Amino acid sequence: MSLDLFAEQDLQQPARVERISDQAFVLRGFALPRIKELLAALDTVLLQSPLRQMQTPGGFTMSARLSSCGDWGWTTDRDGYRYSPVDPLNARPWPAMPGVFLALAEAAASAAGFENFVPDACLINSYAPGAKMSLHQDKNERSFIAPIVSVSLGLPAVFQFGGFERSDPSQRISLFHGDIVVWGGVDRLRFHGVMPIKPGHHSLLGQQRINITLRQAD
Ligand code: MD3
Ligand code: FE
Repeated sequence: MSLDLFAEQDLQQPARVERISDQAFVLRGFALPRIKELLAALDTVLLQSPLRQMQTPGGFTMSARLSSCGDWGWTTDRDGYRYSPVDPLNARPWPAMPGVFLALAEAAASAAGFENFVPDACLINSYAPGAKMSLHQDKNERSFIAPIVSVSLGLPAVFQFGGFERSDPSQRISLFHGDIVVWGGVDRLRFHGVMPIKPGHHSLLGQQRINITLRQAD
């Protein structure tokens, strides 16, 4: 009973906003009020386009498993990185972007000062313990005017927030279930990555971290 009340209270806390750079923000707990809807929608998406490991052009296998939804999905194979309107696994269009993804992305972007964000692509990354994402820039999108919104779910992660050259020093920032990161404008092309996920168990997602990133690809 007291545990339930405590959880209920948590959902009603306003999100805490942490500014990590000029136009980059962590909105702590921002996704929590709609987390049940979000996870249900995610399940529906992943039934249609399952998570899969992908190859990089250099011949490595990514440690995170990926999928997408929306008009455009991101894929990589030996031929290169690109956005595609079709899931290469089943030769069908990617699943539709759920309304709750759009609503959360618009609200989070707006809370960070980016009005009228309408993403047309959503990448879904699933990390088992030990999986990571090396430092990279997100630059496959046609334009860098729109921000990117990312939602962290399940096990915590330490992300690296770097500079504009791979060798620039990076800040390390912990991200927890329900946190949203928004970055755009002058910070849009910063290098970033995810340190290897530590083993653990999350009550809703088990031994995994899922990150969804909402973008305007086209
Ligand atoms: C923005 N995903 O899918 S998102 C990706 O947690 C990707 O799965 C990561 O990078 C993930 O392309 C990170 C959150 C994030 C972290 C660091 C950043 C966004 C950032 C640094 C600079 C700008
Ligand atoms: Fe990225």
